[in-house]
Amino acid sequence: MNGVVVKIEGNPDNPSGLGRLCPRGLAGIMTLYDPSRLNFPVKRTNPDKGIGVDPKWVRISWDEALDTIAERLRKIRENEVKGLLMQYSVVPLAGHQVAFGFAAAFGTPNIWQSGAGYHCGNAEHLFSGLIHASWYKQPDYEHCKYLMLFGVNAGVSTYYQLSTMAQRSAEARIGGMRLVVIDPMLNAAAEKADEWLPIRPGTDGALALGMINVLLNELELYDAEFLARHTNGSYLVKSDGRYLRNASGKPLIWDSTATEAKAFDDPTLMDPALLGEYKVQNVACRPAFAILKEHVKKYTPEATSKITTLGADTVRRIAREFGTAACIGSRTIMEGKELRYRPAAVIYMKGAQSHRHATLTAMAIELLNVVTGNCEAVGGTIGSNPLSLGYPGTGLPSWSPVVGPDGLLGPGPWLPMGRPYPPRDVSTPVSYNLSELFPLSIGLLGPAFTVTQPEKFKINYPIEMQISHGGNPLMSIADPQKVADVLKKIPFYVAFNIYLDESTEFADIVLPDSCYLERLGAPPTPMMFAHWGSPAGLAGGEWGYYSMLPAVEPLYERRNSIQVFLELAERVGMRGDMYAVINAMWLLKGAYRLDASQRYEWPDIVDRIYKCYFGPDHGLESIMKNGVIKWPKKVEEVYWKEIINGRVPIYFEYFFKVKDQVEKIVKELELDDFDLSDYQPVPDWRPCVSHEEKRPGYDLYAIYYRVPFHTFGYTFQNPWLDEVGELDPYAYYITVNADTAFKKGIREHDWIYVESAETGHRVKGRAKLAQGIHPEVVGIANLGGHWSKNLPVASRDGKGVCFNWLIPLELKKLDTSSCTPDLCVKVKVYRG
Ligand SMILES: Nc1nc2c(c(=O)[nH]1)N[C@H]1C(S)=C(S)[C@@H](COP(=O)(O)OP(=O)(O)OC[C@H]3O[C@@H](n4cnc5c(=O)[nH]c(N)nc54)[C@H](O)[C@@H]3O)O[C@H]1N2
Ligand SMILES: Nc1nc2c(c(=O)[nH]1)N[C@H]1C(S)=C(S)[C@@H](COP(=O)(O)OP(=O)(O)OC[C@H]3O[C@@H](n4cnc5c(=O)[nH]c(N)nc54)[C@H](O)[C@@H]3O)O[C@H]1N2
Ligand SMILES: [Mo]
Repeated sequence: MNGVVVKIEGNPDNPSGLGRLCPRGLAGIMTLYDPSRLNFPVKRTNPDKGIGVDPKWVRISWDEALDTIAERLRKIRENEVKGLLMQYSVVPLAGHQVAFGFAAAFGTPNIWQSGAGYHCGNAEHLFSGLIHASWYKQPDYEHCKYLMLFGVNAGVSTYYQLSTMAQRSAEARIGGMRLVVIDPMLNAAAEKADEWLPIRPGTDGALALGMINVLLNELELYDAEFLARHTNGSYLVKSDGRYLRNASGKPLIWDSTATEAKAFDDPTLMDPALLGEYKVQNVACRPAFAILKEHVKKYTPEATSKITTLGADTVRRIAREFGTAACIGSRTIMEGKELRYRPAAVIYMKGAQSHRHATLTAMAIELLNVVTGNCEAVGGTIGSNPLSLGYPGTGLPSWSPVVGPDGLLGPGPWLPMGRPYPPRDVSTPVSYNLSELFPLSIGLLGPAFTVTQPEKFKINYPIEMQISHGGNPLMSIADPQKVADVLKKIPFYVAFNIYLDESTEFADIVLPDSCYLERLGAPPTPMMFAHWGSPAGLAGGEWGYYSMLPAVEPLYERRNSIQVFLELAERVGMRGDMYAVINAMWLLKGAYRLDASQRYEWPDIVDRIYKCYFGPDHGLESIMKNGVIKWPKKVEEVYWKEIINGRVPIYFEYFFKVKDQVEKIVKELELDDFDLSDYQPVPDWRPCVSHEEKRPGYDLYAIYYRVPFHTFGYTFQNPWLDEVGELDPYAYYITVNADTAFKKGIREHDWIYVESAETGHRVKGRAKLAQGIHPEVVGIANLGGHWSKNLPVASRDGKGVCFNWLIPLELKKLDTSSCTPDLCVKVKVYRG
């Protein structure tokens, strides 16, 4: 109204969101007009840096800021381009692509995502990539009848595409979908579930293995047809664990009808064997599936019960329910196409996977999907849009899964970020993010470990400058004291932010970014569109391409960071490189490609992207008017296994090779705290550091969880969301099981300390007693406990707890194959 935002509403015409907004969307207005926002560029005048040390900010002009930054960037570019470290957050999503692009154009491999990636789902994303050719997956809600959630509040309060999925999951529940939630705490999803299974933290892998054992060995309930034709379950494996290959190097399969071994892609292959033992080329071998089946036998429900604290009878029952609900063998017809019908799905994320042996845990849970054949089946577990045939008029944007070496599936659209298959090359580290040591990892955390000790990793050049685009790494990664050492070591630190938060206190210059309501954002790249732009699943529904459009002009001297990056590219003299990266990221074609001999403003670039994908009539002007461009989603774009032939692994044979390569480098670097044990072809459960902590007093596990009305830490500053937090009985408290609390003499709302067995730090908060939490667990919401006085709402007393003081920043706390931190820790809890 008169250029002032008074209300935010969703666009009912957009298939993403369906017009619904979550609390954070509704409260965005309070971020736009927050009087504590940063409105002008500032520079520090106090050279001393540290937690709580006042930088003594003074206001400077944009010209001074950009001159200083550009000059430094020019020097780094002349000298050693890798001296630039780019850090970004997933919060200002529509800008981080350009931050990422700027780093690529500059030529530095050193990018860092703050706590993102590292905490989110590195192992989940790895297996989503390997099994579903996707970034993540969703249940096929419209057809699913049995959904298991392991440590994720999907469709209810968090995870991805909530505003769309909440409606779909609610309708599925009304339609009779059974919801089983595995979580130490009765959180949002468990609250809506038919059954809540309070598991001991870090033991989900054992539960999944127990279920697989029941399915494969007790019930013999598995999808043999799917395993034989769509997985490598039929590939013959020798006693050394490697595939048996023919003279041309192709893995072999035993054909039971022909009674001989044939190459996996031999068109005469009739009847691939999944079981049995064979002698081929005089070598004894077994199908990979037979090895898995045998391997999981040790995970009896009784044995796993001791690990998970869930009863053996429960494990047997849910395995049977899940396996039966999958309707193995059934087919259905949709739009004239006959498709696999498997209305049972398993989704897992942060809670389940973020532990010491994340790779093996994610592998075990994911195999529940594979053995029941529900991958990309009607009613099953569906990847986030791995296939797009494009807008009807242009066939763009389009992408597809690929078939990699040995006939195995590889993801298409997110290859640029780090393919899981075939894995990246391993070498002595060149980059601070250690991508060379984590060839399977998607999100990298290297800088938190390498900036203070590059010599340990044989990195032989220093970081000269960090640019951060949002993110509060000081708080969002692990032990803030250790992260402070990292930030302090960076000679020149420029932050784009909308607040002066705890991390920006270490910056030399802070630039006032526009927030999402003041910005023409980046249209989704094909990769982003696949994963976040359009809701996963929804065969017969619609694709909807949309981007972030400004509701108002930026207030004060705030500027759209995207435009600032383009301006910096000009000043540094790297326009051509920047445009080449934009052309590549958005897959621009023909006349719409940017030409380095011209200068384009950001709105021109957005206009070209739209016109390239949707034709000359659908440029920026049209999108400003209509908000979204829609077209039908084809059945084969969702259930694509019928048209793309890549097999998914159930036996991760190539991990042997990866292990050998990484081991060589680890030895060379003498990294004795780098665990290689997860590089194995079949899953196992192994304990977390916390399971082995036996010192008296440290008798509880601390975990964190999300509430639907906060995003990590940054929304704690939003007054409306803070009000919701105050009304919520748990969000700003430390939840303790009521019986456990009673034994410790802790009463409702007592001030208590939670002291970490691993960092020695302790956090303080008020106790909330509840029955809905495992007796061995204390639960802390999101990322509160801010201390920056520039966040006056968030930094008041009693605004939650900064959980990460409890988690050490150490390699031994990492799953070193997927680069996932172990987020459970043993703690001592006592009254304060
Ligand atoms: N204890 C605990 N730790 C966590 C999590 C948790 O829930 N609890 N979550 C983990 C996960 S999964 C993730 S992904 C990470 C996230 O970790 P971070 O990405 O570090 O997220 P936040 O700590 O919320 O910091 C967001 C930052 O972005 C800034 N910001 C917001 N909007 C804009 C904008 O438009 N432009 C710019 N330039 N900046 C903006 C905010 O001011 C803030 O500094 O944290 C991880 N760590
Ligand atoms: N509202 C909201 N939505 C978000 C975000 C947000 O900050 N706020 N962040 C986005 C991002 S970046 C991410 S990564 C996703 C994360 O999405 P989710 O993975 O759904 O994240 P959480 O809601 O933290 O769910 C983790 C659950 O795991 C449980 N848990 C903890 N430890 C264990 C364990 O060992 N085993 C099991 N089984 N459960 C455990 C916790 O109690 C919690 O309920 O959400 C995205 N969506
Ligand atoms: Mo995340």
